Amino acid sequence: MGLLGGLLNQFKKGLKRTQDLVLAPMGRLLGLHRLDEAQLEQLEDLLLQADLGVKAVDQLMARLRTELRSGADIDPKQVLKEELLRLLGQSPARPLEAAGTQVVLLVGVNGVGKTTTLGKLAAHLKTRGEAVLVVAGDTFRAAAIDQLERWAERAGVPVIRNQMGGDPAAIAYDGAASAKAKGTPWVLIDTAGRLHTKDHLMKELDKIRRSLQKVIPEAPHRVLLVLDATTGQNGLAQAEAFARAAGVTDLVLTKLDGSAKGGVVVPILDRLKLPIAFVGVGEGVDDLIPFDAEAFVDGLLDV
Ligand SMILES: Nc1nc2c(ncn2[C@@H]2O[C@H](COP(=O)(O)OP(=O)(O)OP(=O)(O)O)[C@@H](O)[C@H]2O)c(=O)[nH]1
Ligand SMILES: [Mg+2]
Repeated sequence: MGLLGGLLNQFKKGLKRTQDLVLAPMGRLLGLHRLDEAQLEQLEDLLLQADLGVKAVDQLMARLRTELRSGADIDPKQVLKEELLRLLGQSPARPLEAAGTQVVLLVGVNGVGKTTTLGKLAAHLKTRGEAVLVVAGDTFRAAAIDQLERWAERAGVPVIRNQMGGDPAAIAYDGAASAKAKGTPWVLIDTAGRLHTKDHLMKELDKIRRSLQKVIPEAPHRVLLVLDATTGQNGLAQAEAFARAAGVTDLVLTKLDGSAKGGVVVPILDRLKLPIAFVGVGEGVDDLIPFDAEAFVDGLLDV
């Protein structure tokens, strides 16, 4: 199986709930070469339920209607595929590539999957043969440090931690300094969940950033905003505000497997204008996949 074939299967796994609970009736519609108004409306409803967002769905339906008016037979699946790829092509993902010591900060609201994503990412980079240092920057909860240590152990990478209640900026500084001294290519920093409206907690992220920059002026090289796909479009305004406040460079969309709103990828990319670097499709170590627009669209339309 080629790389894209493997990715397609992983996206299919991630989109299974969206398929089963929402998009299943779409299969019949996509196989038709002519659609009447009732069928068009049914298709529109399904796409909206899958959380593709009004703007994208309007564009998709407009294109389908134009094609139908031409009088010739159409291939609805192909039309949707082309339009979706055009919509998703605006923010292409930038793969993680080692260059000196790269510092990656994971941020987001509570419980979205930051620590889990960090664990999967550490394992992924380690499997690539690249050394990783994990920093336990969530010092609020003892359980958070233990959880991170379990992931690091599984990945076979070292963790740097301080006492619970310690200063996350201090531990981030130590992590960056240690990685720089040893030439470790990756520093992954976990942070406590926070709301973008909590001023003192957003200032804490600024402080982490300033500490890192004392060691490596360009750090953090990536700030990954972790978003929970089960929230769907409801979380978009919050995500946008968070992204702006925290200098986010890339998005990670977790729990796609647990969401019936997998189409939310489309309005997320459109609204936030940031690339989705990774998608989480389960709780296992291999359940983090690099986002690929083509595999995503094929997975979505594979009904
Ligand atoms: N099904 C599924 N579950 C996930 C995924 N990513 C994370 N989870 C689960 O979501 C729950 C929360 O994950 P954490 O990684 O602890 O989330 P967090 O953002 O670090 O949480 P806080 O540190 O409390 O803010 C855990 O039960 C994870 O196993 C995913 O892609 N799919
Ligand atoms: Mg956590």
